[in-house]
Amino acid sequence: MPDCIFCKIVSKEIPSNMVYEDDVVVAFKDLEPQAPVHVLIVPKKHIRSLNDTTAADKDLLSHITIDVIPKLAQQCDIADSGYRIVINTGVEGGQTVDHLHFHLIGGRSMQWPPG
Ligand code: IU
Repeated sequence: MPDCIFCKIVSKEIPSNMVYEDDVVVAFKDLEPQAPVHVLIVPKKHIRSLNDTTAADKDLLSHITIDVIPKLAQQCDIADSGYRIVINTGVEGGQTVDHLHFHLIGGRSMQWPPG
């Protein structure tokens, strides 16, 4: 998607602090971290939001949740202490970048309810 900033990060047209990459996913440190660990997990395929996923994305979504997130949590040393996964979706959900991404946030105690 030509005007998508995360597509440009995926293609390395725009630099990022990348901590993980495989065939279908990249993960990089959030530019405005909200916790000591704040990593964004981004499918290489442009999907606008969770609302735009289809049955064709089942393998991708399970790969992210089953393989990538636990591995990154271990890598960032927050697996045992705990962490939060956030998928902001749509305007009222707080989504500001229209390319599906998972926030992996940890390294401090989380509050509930979120703001
Ligand atoms: P959101 O869920 O769409 O609001 O999350 C977008 C995140 O992307 C947000 O935490 C930004 O700080 C982050 N981000 C980034 O890390 N690098 C960028 O170039 C841009 C946004 I634009």
